Amino acid sequence: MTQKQTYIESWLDETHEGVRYGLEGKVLVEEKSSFQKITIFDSKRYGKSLLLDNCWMTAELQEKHYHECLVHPALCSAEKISKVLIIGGGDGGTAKECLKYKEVEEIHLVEIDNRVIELSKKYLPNIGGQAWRDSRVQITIQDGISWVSNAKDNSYDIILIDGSDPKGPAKGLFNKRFFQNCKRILKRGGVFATQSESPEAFRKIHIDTIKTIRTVFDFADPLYGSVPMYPSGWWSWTFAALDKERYKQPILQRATEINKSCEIWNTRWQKAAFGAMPTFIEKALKNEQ
Ligand code: SPD
Repeated sequence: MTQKQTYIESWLDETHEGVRYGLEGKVLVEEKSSFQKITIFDSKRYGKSLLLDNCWMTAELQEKHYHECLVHPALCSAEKISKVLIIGGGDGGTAKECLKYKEVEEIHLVEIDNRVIELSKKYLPNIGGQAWRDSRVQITIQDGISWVSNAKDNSYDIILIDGSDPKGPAKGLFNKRFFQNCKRILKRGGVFATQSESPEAFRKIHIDTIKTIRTVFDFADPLYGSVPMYPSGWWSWTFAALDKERYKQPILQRATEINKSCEIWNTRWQKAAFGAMPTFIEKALKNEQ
């Protein structure tokens, strides 16, 4: 996987395997933190946006495409949702969606890079919104992998992995040991979810991620949607549970309430999105190609 940043006039591109994914606008901040390069870009089309190591992470007018899909299939279906763990998620968008649920009592947001949080609060305050003010959100600056390996058994109702692509600080968020620890700390009746890359631009990573999660959890399935600013625009999130495919069975009362504030997610959309596995992925998961 190779990524480099290219400036063409006022365009900023994420480049991946011979394709450019670019937006027009201007760079507001570019700095090196202890972990990665962080860029804040003001794009004409999607508003202010965040890049980590030259890869698009989120933007004011795109964040719902990603955060709603990661959060609501999990929180609408878990038996209880009082205790939530978010690994990564330093822009606050995932926590903001979780806070829509009154039953959520505690959110542990574990982000490795304090600068991602500081710059998101300053330049993208609406993405995190209430997350930066609500006392239910406890932020810890720590490596999520060590947090998960040190957490007690059965301690979370929901675990959401909102990291970047599997390189640099996020590499370990895609390995089996990490998923095993997530399973260990997830309560029965709970739901685990992670972003699982693009079936087109990151095909191998996408397939390997689902396969690995399926070796750990008894029930795991990808859901397909679109995040237009990401490579290929075609994206996936993978959900897992211990007792049944509960992530495919939203609790209607919760879903009806939550849907009022959503732009993308609803139960009809979710059913189609879980069903939208392309043939080549289906075959690859059965080792037929
Ligand atoms: N290639 C981009 C993958 C980014 C996934 N995480 C985005 C963070 C949004 N909260």
